[in-house]
Amino acid sequence: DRWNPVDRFDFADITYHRSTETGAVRIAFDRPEKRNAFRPETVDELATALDHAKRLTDVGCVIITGNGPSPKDGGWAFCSGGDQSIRGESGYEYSESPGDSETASAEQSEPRADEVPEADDAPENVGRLHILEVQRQIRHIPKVVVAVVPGWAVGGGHSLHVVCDLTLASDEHAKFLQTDPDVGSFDGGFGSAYLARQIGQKKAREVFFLGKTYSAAEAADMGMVNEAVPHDELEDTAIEWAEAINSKSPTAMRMLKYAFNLDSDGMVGQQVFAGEATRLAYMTDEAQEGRDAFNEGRAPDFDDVPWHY
Ligand code: 2NE
Repeated sequence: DRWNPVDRFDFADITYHRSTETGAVRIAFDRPEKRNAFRPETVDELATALDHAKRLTDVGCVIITGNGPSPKDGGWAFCSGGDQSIRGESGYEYSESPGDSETASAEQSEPRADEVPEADDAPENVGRLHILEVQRQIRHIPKVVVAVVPGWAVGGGHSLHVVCDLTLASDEHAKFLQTDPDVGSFDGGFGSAYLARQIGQKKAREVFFLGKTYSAAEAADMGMVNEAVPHDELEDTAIEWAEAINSKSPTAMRMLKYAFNLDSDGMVGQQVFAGEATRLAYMTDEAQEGRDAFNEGRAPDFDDVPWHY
C-alpha cells in the first residue's frame, strides 16, 4: 500500500505507480525473466509514463527501477539494455506494426516507392533505437529522476542509470557492466561521454574497453552511484530521498537540474534553461503589463519597473 497503480494505462512491459506517501512515481521495467531488457514496446511505455509523470505538478521525484526477482532463476536486474532477441537489421523491432496490430505483416509495412503515407497512417514497423529519446526525456523532465538499481545495469540499461540524476543501488545484487561493444553497439552520447564526466576519462574508457563488472560499492567509489544500501532497504531509502527532494523549492530544483545539464547540453541546454527563465519572467507584473498593453492596444508602461542591479 506504499504505491498506488496508475491504472489509466494498460502497460505490459512496465509497471507505473504513484506513491501514497510523497510526491513520487515509480516506473519499473517488468520483464525480469529477461533481466528487464527493453523492446520497442517497453520504450514506448516508458516514454508514455514519463510524459504523464512530467505533467503531475505535485510530483518532484521520478523513480526508475526494475521489478524482480526473475521467476526463472531469482536474478535481479535494473535493465539489461536492448532485447537482443528482437534486434533487426537497423534497430529493435516491434512484434507487431505499432498502432495497427491488424495489419502487421511484412508486406503491409513496406511502403511503395510512390506512396506518401497519410498523416494518420499507422507508423512503419522499422527498427527503433528510441531509448535515446527516453534518455532525453529523463534529462529534460523538470523533476529529479532517481535510478534505483536492484540488480544488473547493463548495456543500454547502464546508460540509462548514467543519465538519471541520482543512482541508488542494492549492495548485494546491483552489478554494473557495459556490453555495448560485445554486441556491436555503442552509446556514444550520454552513456559514454557523460559517464566520463562522472567518473573521468580513464575510468569511462575502462568501463567500455575492458567490459569489467563492478559492484555497487565499486560504482559508488567511482562516482557513478550515489549510495549503495542493503537490498531490503532500497525502496525505503528511495522514498526518503523522494521526501527530501519534495521538501525543497520546486523552482529552485528545476533551475538547478537544468543548470547542471547546461554545460553538457550545449545550445539545447541553454534553450531549456532559458525557457524556465522565461516562465519566471512571465510571472512578473512587468511581463503581464507587456501582455495587457498589447491586448488593450496601448503602449506598455514600464516606468515603475526598476533596472535591478
Ligand atoms: C545481463 C547479463 C549480464 C545477466 O547475466 P546472467 O548470467 O545473470 O543471466 P543470463 O542467463 O545471461 O540472462 C537471463 C535471461 O535473460 C536473457 C538471457 O538470454 C536469459 O534468457 P534465458 O536463457 O533464461 O531464456 N537476457 C538477458 N539480457 C538480455 C538482453 N539484453 N536481451 C535479450 N535477452 C536477455 C547478461 O544476460 C547479458 O550480458 N545480457 C546482454 C546485455 C546486452 O548486451 N545488452 C545490449 C547492449 S546494446 C544496448 O542496450 C543499446 C544501446 O547501447 C544503445 C541503444 C539501444 C540499445
